[in-house]
Amino acid sequence: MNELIQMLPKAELHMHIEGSLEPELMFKLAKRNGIELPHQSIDELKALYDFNNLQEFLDIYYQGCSVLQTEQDFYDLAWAYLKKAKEDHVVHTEIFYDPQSHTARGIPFEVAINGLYRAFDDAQEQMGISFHIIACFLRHLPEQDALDLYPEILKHRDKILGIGLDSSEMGHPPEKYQQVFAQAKKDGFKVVAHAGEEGPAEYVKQAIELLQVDRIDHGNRCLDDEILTAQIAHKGLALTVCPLSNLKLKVVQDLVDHPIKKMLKKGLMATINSDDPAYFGGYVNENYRQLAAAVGLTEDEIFTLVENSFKASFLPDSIKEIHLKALH
Ligand code: ES4
Ligand code: ZN
Repeated sequence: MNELIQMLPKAELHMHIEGSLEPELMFKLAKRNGIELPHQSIDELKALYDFNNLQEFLDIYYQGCSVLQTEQDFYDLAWAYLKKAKEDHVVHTEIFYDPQSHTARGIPFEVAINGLYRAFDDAQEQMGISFHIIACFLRHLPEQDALDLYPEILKHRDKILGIGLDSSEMGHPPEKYQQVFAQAKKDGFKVVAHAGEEGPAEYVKQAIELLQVDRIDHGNRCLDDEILTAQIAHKGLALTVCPLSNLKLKVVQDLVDHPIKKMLKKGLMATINSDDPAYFGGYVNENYRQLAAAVGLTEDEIFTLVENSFKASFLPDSIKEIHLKALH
């Protein structure tokens, strides 16, 4: 089974580039930029990677972002992820980044996007990995902050395909972001939102009805609502599921309890993704492997999940077809 997982060319659709910052690179960049980290060693930092919920993780994740200062830092961050993606036979990746977690620290908008874009563009040429970049709004901040940032995103629309919504879910329902999402949709951006990770099925419903999302990030909790689940399946709206993230953030108590089989049985277009691989214990293939071992995925189910990764991508249909044909 692990051989099949390794061998299949796949797409990854839910990966926060800041969440691919490995402790080793974090310390290297801290040193390069003269930044003092609150942890004395890599081991001391890794000891903190024991989360009880999303917020405990986010506090550590935003702290880690502080070492990202220059365009080269963002390039190096992306390049390190791309090497891992290549090893996992990822041939297309749609990555998230959080512009506000950098602009809020005084890093100009251009610095992050230019560094990231240059790395992905180089990798497309040198590694044959295609990509899209999705800029996420931090939902714990007021919508006005997103509206203020939006013109910067528009200015860089040649590099940014879509808009996402991430960070602390509880208490920050999708309805809070209707205005900026409506504008982004009107301007032709793809739109996605994290929903139903910790939040209720109602937030998934809002993401669909009020934000008109093209894909749902996580979406686990939609299963609490049978009618909603059937509607999502009927629409063919994809879920970007992140098994190791679900385990580490206690969305599931044990990987054997993961609802992936239920999702597939209900006809949901589920995909497998790594979310924040440096924090959650593995890149995309490790997510497939541990999930397969825990719930006993069949070869057919693995195949379906990999096919879904292309079907649910924002690639043009003609390119999707090429990837899907290559699987057979
Ligand atoms: C995130 Cl796992 C997760 N959920 C919500 N927001 C995030 N940002 C980075 N990882
Ligand atoms: Zn995520």
